[in-house]
Amino acid sequence: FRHAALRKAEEALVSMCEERARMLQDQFAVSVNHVHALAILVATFHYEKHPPALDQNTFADYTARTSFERPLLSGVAYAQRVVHADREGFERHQGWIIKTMKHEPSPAQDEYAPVVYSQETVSYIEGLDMMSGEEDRENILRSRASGKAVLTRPFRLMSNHLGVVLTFPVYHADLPSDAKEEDRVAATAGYLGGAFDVESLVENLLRQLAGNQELVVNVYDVTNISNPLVMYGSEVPLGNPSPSHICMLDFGDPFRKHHMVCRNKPHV
Ligand code: WA2
Repeated sequence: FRHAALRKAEEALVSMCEERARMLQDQFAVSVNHVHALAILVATFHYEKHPPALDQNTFADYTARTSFERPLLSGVAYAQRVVHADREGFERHQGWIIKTMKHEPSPAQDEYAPVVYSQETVSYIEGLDMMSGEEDRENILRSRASGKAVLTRPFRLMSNHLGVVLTFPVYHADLPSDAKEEDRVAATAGYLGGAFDVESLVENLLRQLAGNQELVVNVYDVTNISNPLVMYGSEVPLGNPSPSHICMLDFGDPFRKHHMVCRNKPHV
């Protein structure tokens, strides 16, 4: 009897964990797909129309009205690539100067990625050079070299919540899918991305599910398996080896590996 009860508890843990992993992965995937569509929207209406048929008001309105398509993103924005030689002209045209993510006037750099369009929910990144933040900068460089969606490691976003940033490159020309890295970099127009506010939006998602009270859920970035990084949930105290179940997660960036660890909440 004891064995049967244990096995049943174990099966319940496995099925609840799999349900949560599937749900998180699905909501992640639909959000990524919609950001992909926004990158195409910018390419089509900002770069393929002369003069551009997109401005901040249109971008803010469209992204607000379609935010239901991106359930795990706190906001999206478009950062334009500006090389140093074009900085002065860019700033004069915009009527503001490029600032760092610490809100200081940007020192001279080879190139910049100031935010020119933003969803109102992340309006605080407007005018900031997204290359001035280590995680955002790595994402920008990796996305434009590969032409694919990329994710940062988990870090404290400017909202002060733990999350990850998603970045898609936008190119001036239609590049063949086998384009060389240097041709991709040369053709880069900017970066369309958004912040996955994992801390608050995943909390919301899990709260809606039955059995939430009995379960402790953690999500880790295990790209470097010997140094797992917490992406969601609190650190599990050591010396408390209650049974756990691990589900692999695929968030669409083959460079990153993630998994979910579920445990039963200890009874007190
Ligand atoms: N967006 C919102 N909050 C953030 C953040 C970010 N990056 N980085 C830190 N906190 C416009 O990759 C281009 C968005 C970056 C895209």
